[in-house]
Amino acid sequence: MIVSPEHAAASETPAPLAFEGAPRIVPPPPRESDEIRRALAADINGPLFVADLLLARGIRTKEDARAFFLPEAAPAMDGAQALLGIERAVDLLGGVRARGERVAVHGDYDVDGVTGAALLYLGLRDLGFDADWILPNRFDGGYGLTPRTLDQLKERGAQWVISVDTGVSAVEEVEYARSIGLKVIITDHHQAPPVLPSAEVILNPNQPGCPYPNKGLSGCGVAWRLLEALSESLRGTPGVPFVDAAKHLDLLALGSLADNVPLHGENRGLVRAGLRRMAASQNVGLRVLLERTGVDAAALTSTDILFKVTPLLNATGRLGSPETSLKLFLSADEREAHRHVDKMEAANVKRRTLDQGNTLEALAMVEERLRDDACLVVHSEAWHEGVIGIVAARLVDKYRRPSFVLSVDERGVAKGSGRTVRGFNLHEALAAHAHLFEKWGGHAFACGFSIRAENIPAFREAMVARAAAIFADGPPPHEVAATVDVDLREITGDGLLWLRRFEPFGPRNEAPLFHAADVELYGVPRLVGEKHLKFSVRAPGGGQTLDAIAFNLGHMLDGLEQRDRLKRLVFHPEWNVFRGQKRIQLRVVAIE
Ligand SMILES: [Mn+2]
Repeated sequence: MIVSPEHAAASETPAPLAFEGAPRIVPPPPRESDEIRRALAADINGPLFVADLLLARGIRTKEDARAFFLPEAAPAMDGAQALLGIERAVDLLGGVRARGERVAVHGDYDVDGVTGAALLYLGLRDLGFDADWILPNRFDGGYGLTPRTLDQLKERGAQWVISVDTGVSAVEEVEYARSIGLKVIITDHHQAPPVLPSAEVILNPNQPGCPYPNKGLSGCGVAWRLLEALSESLRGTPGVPFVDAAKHLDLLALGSLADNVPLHGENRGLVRAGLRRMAASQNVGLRVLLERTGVDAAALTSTDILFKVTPLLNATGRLGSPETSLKLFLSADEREAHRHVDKMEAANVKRRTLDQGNTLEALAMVEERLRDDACLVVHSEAWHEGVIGIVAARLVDKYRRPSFVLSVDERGVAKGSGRTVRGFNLHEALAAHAHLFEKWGGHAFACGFSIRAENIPAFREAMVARAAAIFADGPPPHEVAATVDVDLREITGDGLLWLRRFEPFGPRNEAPLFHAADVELYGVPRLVGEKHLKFSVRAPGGGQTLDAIAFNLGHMLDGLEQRDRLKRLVFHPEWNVFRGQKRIQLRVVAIE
């Protein structure tokens, strides 16, 4: 290891480091001409890498850049673009309110269904409705509307039910609701089946004929649009207080991020506005939750939400009832909110233990007898249904092939969850064998299903054969594709501020992966926490030194110690606060 920068600068470009288990780096596509890059950078008065990031997103003019950096939070939807049925829904609910009929909000057990139910219930209550709410329990009746939840609502005096994030496939359940005298309004965003339930009205951007342009709206987003239209129509009615739906954008942002909706267009505007509002949220429970997770509420990112906040909200739902999360959002005082978060933290600890235990068992099964399968299908009666998705994701991480994890219950029915790699589309794979399942759903990269235990062998055989055919020429390559080249000298505090303006990151607005070529290593690399690597780098020929941390790349230490330059580095830059000191750190995902 050569520490002297002069010496390092003079050395040859090294041959790339390559290691088993380390991803191969796909360099970024070629840049636009310097003329175009410099013109756009000058237009926005920002660094060149920001111009490159904009150009990589197809944003080429000052006006488009402005629209991207300052998206409108929620442009009002006129008749031609409004949700199909929204006027009828508002009319019906106006009558419900005037007659004092009881209306119950029926959410679902995930964060999208919980935040949507919370904001709609709060809005209805504040508008003077006689409102109630209920959530299904996944171990006691299952998902969505069920005869059980409908009976309970009927007993509690409800005359109307509004579903949130669920219901568009509930043909029989809505029929049942009618038979016991409940009127149903469905709000949902899932793909609509050919035959729709006979509800009073259905709001869903994904039903045939709905002109709403944003087909990627979340379930809580549909509920929010209903609340917005309702409070607008009741505005000025004597005795009805005005409810500004915008104050619930924070809940909408939370549910939308948790549901992994595409973060471009309208969703980007809504989620950004909601994240901004969180710092000064009027929702006591949400404020307490953020405080307890230790995130910086004034500068929230989608990563904070997905890694620190939603796991807590999901924990109680995965282990049984999601009610704690909803009660948290309805909490009127901080002490009560803290008690709910206590419960969620305890559930999360339990969830993590289950997840680790189940993962170890699944890994052992694979090591024992499935190592040669092109697709992994593992099942057990001992695994917890609430964590099978997480375990499947871990199998994909470790073995880089499509993986299905199933939890079999005492009635001989298994719940399954699948995750996959590029090339193996889960929706297509399941659709081709739909006859094997009791129920199934999902998209290209994630799926869920239920299957009778006696069908598991046939399912495994079919999936392994399918994967073997798809990957006949070898497994999919383990690659990291960089977004743009960057000069490390542009990675400054100001540069990071610019980068924040691209948030929130997520599907269709991925966090950029920067690529720096011919980087100087500075100082001695070292291991931290057994398998992570810490080192420092700087641009060839000078500039500031930057700390770098490479999680799970500890096995590259020996190779790194023997060089003074790296051929390529792929990373996300971020602020790292350690012992009160704030420094820029590169979170490295690949080294060559
Ligand atoms: Mn949803």
